[in-house]
Amino acid sequence: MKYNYDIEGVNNLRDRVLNILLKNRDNFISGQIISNSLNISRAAVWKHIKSLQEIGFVIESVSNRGYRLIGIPDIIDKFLIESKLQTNRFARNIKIFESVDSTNNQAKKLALDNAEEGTLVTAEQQRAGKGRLGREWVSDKYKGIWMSLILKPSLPPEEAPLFTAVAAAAVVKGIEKSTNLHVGIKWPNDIIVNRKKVCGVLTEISADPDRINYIIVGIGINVNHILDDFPQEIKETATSISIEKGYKIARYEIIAQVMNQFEQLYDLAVLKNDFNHILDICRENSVTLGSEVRVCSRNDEFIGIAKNLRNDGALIVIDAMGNERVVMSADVSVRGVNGYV
Ligand code: BTX
Repeated sequence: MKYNYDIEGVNNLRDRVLNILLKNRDNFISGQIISNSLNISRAAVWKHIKSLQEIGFVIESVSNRGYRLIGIPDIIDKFLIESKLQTNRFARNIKIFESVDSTNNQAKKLALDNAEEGTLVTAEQQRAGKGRLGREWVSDKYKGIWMSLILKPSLPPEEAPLFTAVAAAAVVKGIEKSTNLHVGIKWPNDIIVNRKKVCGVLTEISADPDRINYIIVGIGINVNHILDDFPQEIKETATSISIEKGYKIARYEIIAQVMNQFEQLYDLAVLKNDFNHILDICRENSVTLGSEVRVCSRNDEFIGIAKNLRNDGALIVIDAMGNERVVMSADVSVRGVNGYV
């Protein structure tokens, strides 16, 4: 058998051992081969295997055969994410926290401190996860993906709201790729499955009159919650990927796939100024278009039929008088008239 121990791009020794095990997953690989390929002693190999087992990797060890990786823990680990990344910039710099107030707040601090575009902040738990308009985002420990991406597009501020559409399209495609679950977009920032919210996107922008300084795209995905994990207030309206699929899902893989999709769509938007493909993904996967919606803004409220997304990302709604009304995402929430969606 030909063993695969390509170690390109992997630095830390523990991670290099893990990399070899991952690439030979479900097969035994001898301690000698690992020690030769990394130029370390067999005792050192054993030490790294033990440290991987301590953080939850299930590694079988059989004398005369070697080691075999049979289980990966559901931890948010930089190296596990990297093992599935196909990006050049996005999530290549990752900050992982056990517990933070809000990953958007942490990302903002890093952006002000000149963090490079594509820097990703994730946390196992948010103590003060934020939704839009001061609402709370429930972010239980180890259950979901709570992450924020720093973007610095050289574009005028008018274009900034479109990045919520880029994020929504990337989440739809990323979830589909990693889990085979088809999810829809409730304009502008909710990701829905079976009429329930599985993910929310919070885009925060810092801009001067003529240019964007940075955009923080916060993405919260409910992954391994069971129904009882949700507080009473959202039990009827929230769901998780594992509730929908019926089994647990590795969060690192979803993070990587969302980042892979995000970078592709972002480059299309920023380098080629092509938002059409992104808006088409949003239209095709929309649960809002064609439905009756209630539009509530600070000084207006009306019911109408959502007709289309305009090229700047705004929603076009036909009101009861048959007039076309343009709804901007910034100060409007759209609620279904019958039921949540
Ligand atoms: P939103 O204002 O559209 O949705 C917030 C509403 O959604 C809440 O008022 C509540 O009714 C409901 N809700 C709260 N938590 C959950 C949940 N876990 N699942 C389903 N429904 C819920 C949506 O705002 C934008 C959310 C962005 C969250 C990310 S997480 C990473 C980043 N950091 C941060 O603080 N926020 C973003």
